[in-house]
Amino acid sequence: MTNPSYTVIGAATTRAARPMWMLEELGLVYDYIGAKPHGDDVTRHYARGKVPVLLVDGEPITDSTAIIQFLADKHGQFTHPAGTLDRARQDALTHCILDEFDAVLWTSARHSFILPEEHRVPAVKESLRWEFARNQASLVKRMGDQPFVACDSFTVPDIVLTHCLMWAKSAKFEISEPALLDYFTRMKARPALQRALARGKS
Ligand SMILES: N[C@@H](CCC(=O)N[C@@H](CS)C(=O)NCC(=O)O)C(=O)O
Repeated sequence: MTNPSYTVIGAATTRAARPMWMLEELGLVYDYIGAKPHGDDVTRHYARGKVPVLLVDGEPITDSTAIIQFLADKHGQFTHPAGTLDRARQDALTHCILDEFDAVLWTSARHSFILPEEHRVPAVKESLRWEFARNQASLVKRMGDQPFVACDSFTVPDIVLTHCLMWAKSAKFEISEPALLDYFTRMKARPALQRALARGKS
């Protein structure tokens, strides 16, 4: 059976890096359109204008985590099978990272440059930095000695977490937990991530 055609829409400097990384891990061929949010290349597939969008044989799927979980399920790698306890635990980690890392960084971004100026509350950023440090401590405790976030192998939430750590670096949110810094160094060295980032610059 042949694979579907895949097109990632969204600049690799955004959450579009997540599906690009997953496609590279899976060794799949894909097209890449480095569009900015709300550009015509995006809104013709998703009126809300957010990126990334993945076209699967021309059909759009939105939201980076849904996209990478779809790819993992479809190609049977980097995920536990649906309906297993291991999958429920993996999904719990994915949602925890979305709540405690992605949402914190996204709130900071919204109050820095996304929301209309009159709706920004810059003071919230100090509170978010405190939350970010607290959430790292709790995640590190939950991970224990595991080399990956959800289990002893690389799965979907590793992409979400590592991407959030890259985002934290560029937003100047400190990665304060040594174990997380060590994890970050190992994840960044993955050749598939390096290929995705290089593709984004091409
Ligand atoms: N939950 C979505 C969030 C997508 C999102 O907000 N993307 C940002 C770029 S990283 C965007 O398009 N922002 C434009 C906007 O919020 O209008 C995902 O994970 O893909």
